[in-house]
Amino acid sequence: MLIKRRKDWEIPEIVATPEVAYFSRRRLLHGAGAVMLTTALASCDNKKPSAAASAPDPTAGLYPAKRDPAYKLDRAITPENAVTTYNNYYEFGTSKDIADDAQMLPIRPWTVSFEGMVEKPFTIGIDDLIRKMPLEERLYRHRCVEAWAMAVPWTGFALSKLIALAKPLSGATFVEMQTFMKPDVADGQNQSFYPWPYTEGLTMAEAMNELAFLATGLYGKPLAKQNGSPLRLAVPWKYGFKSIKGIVRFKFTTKRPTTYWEALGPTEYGFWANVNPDVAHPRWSQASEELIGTASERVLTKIFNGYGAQVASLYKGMNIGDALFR
Ligand SMILES: Nc1nc2c(c(=O)[nH]1)N[C@H]1C(S)=C(S)[C@@H](COP(=O)(O)O)O[C@H]1N2
Ligand SMILES: [Mo]
Repeated sequence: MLIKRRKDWEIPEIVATPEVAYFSRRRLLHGAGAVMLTTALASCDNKKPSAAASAPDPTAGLYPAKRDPAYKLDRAITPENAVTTYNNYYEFGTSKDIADDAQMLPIRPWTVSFEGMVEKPFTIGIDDLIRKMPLEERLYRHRCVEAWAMAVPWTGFALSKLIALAKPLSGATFVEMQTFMKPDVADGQNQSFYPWPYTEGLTMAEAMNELAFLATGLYGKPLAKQNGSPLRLAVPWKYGFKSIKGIVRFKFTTKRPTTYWEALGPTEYGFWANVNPDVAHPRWSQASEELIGTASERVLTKIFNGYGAQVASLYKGMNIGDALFR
């Protein structure tokens, strides 16, 4: 197998070659997955969403929510159709074109569980949860590790508000989050050599930061399924893979979670994943980013994706020059 060495200016090629293709090819070289991949690639184009998957969203009347003017952009809002048609959601396949397949996911009933170091473990239905939370709209930049970016109006609530509801014990130092596991509707989950379910995590200090946001809506409407409905994280100072979609579980712990991308490519993706233009990915530069929904406009990437004023203090004394930021 030939992995071509890329120069910094060859970014568009990277955008066309998602890192997942690299890792799945590499894993195949180690044997085991070959047969499973061929069968899993048989697509589910002929399937239709079930009645449950096509039902209207019962919280639709809550949108649009009032915009919080504190969250400002340095660029135009990305056109909605780019944001809803150019996606990363490996549960539904490794291409960017998963929006149709994601419609297979039923998002009601949907329960979210709170586990581990909490006063009392519990589960709550998504509609009860959303109605308990103070919904607001925030404009955030989003920077994928693949060097593309967008700027979107999320609707949702601060993760700190959810943590207050969960009542974690004071000794908890991390919050682990997990995505649903439904291989019957999410065909990518039949590729069993990937570390499903998708798992992410934050330190409690990061999770309590005002910027850590749970999105339930986008562009003044309930979230589209391809963007992570009904519940999705938005941590704009970190590479996009930290912003886990389709969340069903929060677990409070003292053990740093092993995340999906860390498990898949430990030499390329770390737990911290803070945006840093000075630290190249082992296979491409992170100095600049392409704005999706434009005629390939590129802008320079900023440290912490421009959110240093809010978050830099979380990382005092850590070596932010370490590519994996361990
Ligand atoms: N469960 C889950 N969450 C996920 C992903 C995924 O594959 N599965 N991809 C991540 C990546 S790499 C990015 S860039 C963003 C993309 O979000 P968007 O498709 O809404 O732009 O979702 C993140 N959250
Ligand atoms: Mo990403």
